[in-house]
Amino acid sequence: MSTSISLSEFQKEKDTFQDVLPSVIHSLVTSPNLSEIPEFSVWMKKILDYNLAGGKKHRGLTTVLAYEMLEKPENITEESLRLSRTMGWCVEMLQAYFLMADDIMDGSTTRRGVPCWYRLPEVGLGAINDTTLVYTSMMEILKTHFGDKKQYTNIVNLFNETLLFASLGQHLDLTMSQRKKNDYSLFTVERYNAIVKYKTANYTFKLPVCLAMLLANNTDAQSHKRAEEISLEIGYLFQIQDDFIDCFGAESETGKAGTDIMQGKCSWLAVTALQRCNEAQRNVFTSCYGNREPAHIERILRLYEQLELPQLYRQEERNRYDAVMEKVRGLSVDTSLPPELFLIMLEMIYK
Ligand code: GRG
Repeated sequence: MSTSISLSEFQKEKDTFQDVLPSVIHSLVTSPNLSEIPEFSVWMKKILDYNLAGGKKHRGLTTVLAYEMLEKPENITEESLRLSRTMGWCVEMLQAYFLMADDIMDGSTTRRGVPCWYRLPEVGLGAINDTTLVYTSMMEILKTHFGDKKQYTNIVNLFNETLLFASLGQHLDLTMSQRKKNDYSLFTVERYNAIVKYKTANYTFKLPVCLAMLLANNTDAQSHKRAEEISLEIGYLFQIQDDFIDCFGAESETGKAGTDIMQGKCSWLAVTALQRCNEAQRNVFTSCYGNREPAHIERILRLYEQLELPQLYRQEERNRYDAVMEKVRGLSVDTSLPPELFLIMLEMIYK
């Protein structure tokens, strides 16, 4: 099966998507609620210019590409495309909101190659207020551009539900790092699956697809259910890949140094290692995991190799990929969802 969009078309959409950002920001900062006091507009623009820059823009682009594939050709106009790009930027604003908050909670230093927003001298913990400004401004943009559409309530409810799910996922994740020393009883497959579903897959894959469906006026419950099911499975593939690359990927290729082992993260590798360890190996794991010492990190990597996790990962990745493909192939039978949509999403993340 092949996708119906070439690499150059993808790049072109990426450029066009980027080009509409200034007008989205302009319409926000000149709106009545923000323009009353000039300082509001200046600060809001500064927050958005900084926190929407960089990154892959996968969520925003998925929203736009999904809309183009789901909408009836006769309904696609310059205006409907502009609206789908505006919606894509709302999804990127949600992402910016999460990243700004996540960086404060994790005490991170850099994001997308620059200092985290809260680390700027003129920001500090005012960044917490700024995260609220990003989320509520995103809601203002939705009201301005979609307030008169019949799908507006569904769109707002979807964003709110997405925030609820991500915050629940974040809670699950945070409690993992607050565990008592050497207590890995929560490092289970069930908990890992729940964190992936709530914290990542829902807002990264399901949200863009379901928003595009709403924009294209598709409210068919069966289609939404299938879209959710496949999006969450792609999300799982995305997360296990991210976990694997964090340990075994080359920094020169990923652009970031892995930190999962030293941070004691509940990753696919850690959960799988714990399932396969004998007692001696478990002692190695508990005494070295979650430690900054390079020798400890090296020891965990060696343990992962001893347990043949790289081979096991390749197998799991292949199995999951095949299983999603199987579902994607079966789509045309029971819904109006084009398989190409999910193929593009897979292509964006897979290899
Ligand atoms: C504001 C107090 C307050 C709470 C909100 C929900 C939440 C708390 C935090 C969200 C946590 C979350 C979902 C983090 C996602 C983190 C992450 C590392 C995403 C990476 O996504 P990529 O790789 O990044 O797609 P780019 O930079 O390409 O967009």
